[in-house]
Order: sequence, then C-alpha cells, then structure tokens
Amino acid sequence: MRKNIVAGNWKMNTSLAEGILLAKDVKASIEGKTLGCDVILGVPFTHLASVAEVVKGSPIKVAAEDCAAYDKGAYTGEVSAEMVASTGATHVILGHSERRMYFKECHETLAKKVRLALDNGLTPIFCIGEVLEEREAGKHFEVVSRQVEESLFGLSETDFRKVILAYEPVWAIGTGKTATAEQAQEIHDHIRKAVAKKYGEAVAQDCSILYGGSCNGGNASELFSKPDVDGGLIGGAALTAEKFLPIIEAFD
Ligand code: 3PY
Repeated sequence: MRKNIVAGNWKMNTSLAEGILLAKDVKASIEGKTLGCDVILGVPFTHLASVAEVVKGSPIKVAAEDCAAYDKGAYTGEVSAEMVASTGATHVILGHSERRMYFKECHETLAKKVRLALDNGLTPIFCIGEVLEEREAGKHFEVVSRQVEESLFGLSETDFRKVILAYEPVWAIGTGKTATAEQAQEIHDHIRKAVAKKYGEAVAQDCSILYGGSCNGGNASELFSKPDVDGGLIGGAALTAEKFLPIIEAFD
C-alpha cells in the first residue's frame, strides 16, 4: 500500500542539544493528533541515537542523511548502515543532490549504499532530480529515469518495494524556487511509469514518491493534492516544529 510521508532533512544544522529540543517540539506538536502521513526526521549522525530515544513510543521515525558504501573496516570517518541501524534509526536518505554534487557520489556508489541499507534493515529514501541546465534543455525526464535505473533497477522486486523515492529538482533546493504542483505531478507520473515498466503496475502504484525542494507550509497542500505526489522531503521548513507541522497537516 502506498504511504503518504513527510520527512524532514535537517542537513548539517543544529547542535545535539538543539536537535533534541527540535525532536521534542515536533513530537509534542503531533501528540494526540490523527496523522494522515508517516513522519520521519532525517538528522545528522551525531543526533541519531538521542533523537531515536526522544521519539520512542511516538509515530515518528528517524533517518540518517547518508551511510557508507562499505560494510566495515578501515574507512576513517565513515558511518556504516549497520551503525546507523544500531542507533534506532529505521531510514536513510541516499543520493541527495548535495551528496551527488559536493561529494561526487555516482550511481555505482549509491547502488552499494542502497544494498547495504537494505541488508541492515534500513529503508532508503532515494533522491533523484535534475539540475537547472538539464531542465532547460528538456532532459529532466531522461535524467531522473537514468538515476532510478542505474542505482535501483538492479534490485529484486521485493527489495525495490522497500525503497521510498524523493524527486528533488536541484534548482529548487535552498533557492526558494519550487516546482509547480503541475511540474511535480508530471515528473512523478513519469517516474511511476518507469517503475511500472520495470517492476509492473502493482509495484509502481505502491511506491511512495516524495517531492523535495523548498516545500513548505504554504505550498504543501497543493503539491500533495496531486495524485502522484505522496509527500515531501523537507529542508529548511523542517528546522522548526512551527514550520514543519503545517506540512504534516497538509495531509488531513
Ligand atoms: C530542500 O528542500 O531544501 C531539500 O533539499 C530537502 O531534502
């Protein structure tokens, strides 16, 4: 069954103390409410165990923002999927455009990370999206199809069913520009059709495809009203409960 999901991506923000407070605020803000979506907090590695402890017993789940492409060993500074899972986190954001851009993550690396995440019981939130020049050249459809194909279509149907997709047009990240709801719907539909072609219609219909890129309380309802937009991966607006709650409440 396809799920509606609102996931925060805190990126490299908040001290540990601030992160714990933020998680407590988000938890308090949804307390006693009937939610129309799953809520996930994507937090820095240093915060995972503490945030997982804060949200214990609530519907909120915790995600890492990355994991290593190796299972263990001499990789100074890396954090493995097994380590992430040992903190109580259940999800991991992979392939965010900032990782692709600044850390040169390619599809082979990402495919390894997805494999390790799944092997360690983590649900990947796999990000795809085109840069501005690709959109302007009309290549956005082929770019996102290729990203999904190259990193994910080697998975068995059973494993692919565990993956959440997040379409994040790079030109809309941290720029204040948002894809219109129509632009988001058009490309989400395209992604779902690519999944259907590979794994069949039932798998495609069950796959959650989130929109990310300057999604906020003001535009979430319109974006989420589209049939193929199943929620959001939220950057800046996930950094306070006041801004995050209206996005969660966009699913009522
Ligand atoms: C943004 O909205 O800025 C994001 O990158 C969410 O991942």
